[in-house]
Amino acid sequence: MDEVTISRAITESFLRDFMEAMDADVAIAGGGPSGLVTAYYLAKRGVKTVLFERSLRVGGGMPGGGMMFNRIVFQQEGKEILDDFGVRTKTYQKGYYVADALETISTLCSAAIKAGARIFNLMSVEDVMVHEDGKISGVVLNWSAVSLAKLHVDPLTARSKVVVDATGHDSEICHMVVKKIGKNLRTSSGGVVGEGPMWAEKGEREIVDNTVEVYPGLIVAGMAANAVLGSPRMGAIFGGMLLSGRKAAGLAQGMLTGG
Ligand code: 48F
Repeated sequence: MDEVTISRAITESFLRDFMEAMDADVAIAGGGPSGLVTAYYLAKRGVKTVLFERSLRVGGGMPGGGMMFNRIVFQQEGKEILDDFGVRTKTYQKGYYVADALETISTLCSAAIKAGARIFNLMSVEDVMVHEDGKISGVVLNWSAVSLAKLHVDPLTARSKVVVDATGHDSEICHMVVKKIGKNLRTSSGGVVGEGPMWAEKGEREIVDNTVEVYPGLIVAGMAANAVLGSPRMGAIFGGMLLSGRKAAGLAQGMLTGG
């Protein structure tokens, strides 16, 4: 085995994919459960989809389960999506289904990639692109290690017709939009309203309604949807994340086809 051939194989294969990713239909920021589910449903429908995840690993808050007990809970509607993915669940009591957090997240990730989504870990979305029409037209990218090391390195960009903010509690993309463009989000205040305290029932109920095009070209999904629109957090119940990801994929597809 030749070391340089190994190195060239990695570099060439990665760069080919990265070059392709620079012009996508949909760019997703965040590879937690909502972002991965969005990526899966879009890619499965033939939409050119790319996802950027800041961390070394995908999964966001899912692998940690509840307080590091790596089990997660789903309600009936969430379980039905898990069934689609082939993730096994155990009934705890009527309406409460338990899944292994690692089986769930690895299955979602695998399914998204196999469906054709391109996923790049260790890359952060640090800004959005906006041109004369005022619409979000792509994302600004840098290696996560650059900001960790506080290095002054200029970013690269990826153009996309739709951007999805699936960055979780921090709702980073929406914050960037407010900081750069002002309080123009489609929320009660025009800004990021901020998530409410824990209320599982309400948080799960509202997350799908909160999954909207919150600014031209920008959809908010998952926990970010509740944080931006002002609904409660819900803890280690994850059905809403999957339902929100599925809705975000449908919205994005509608925006691409002008529907
Ligand atoms: O936090 P996260 O899992 O978001 P989610 O998909 O799911 C929320 C649940 O995990 C949990 C919950 C359930 O009750 O409330 O919190 O809405 O995943 C968000 C991912 O986005 C990445 C971050 O590393 C995490 O993996 N991320 C955050 N900011 C950026 C980013 C960024 N600027 N660029 C790229 N990735």
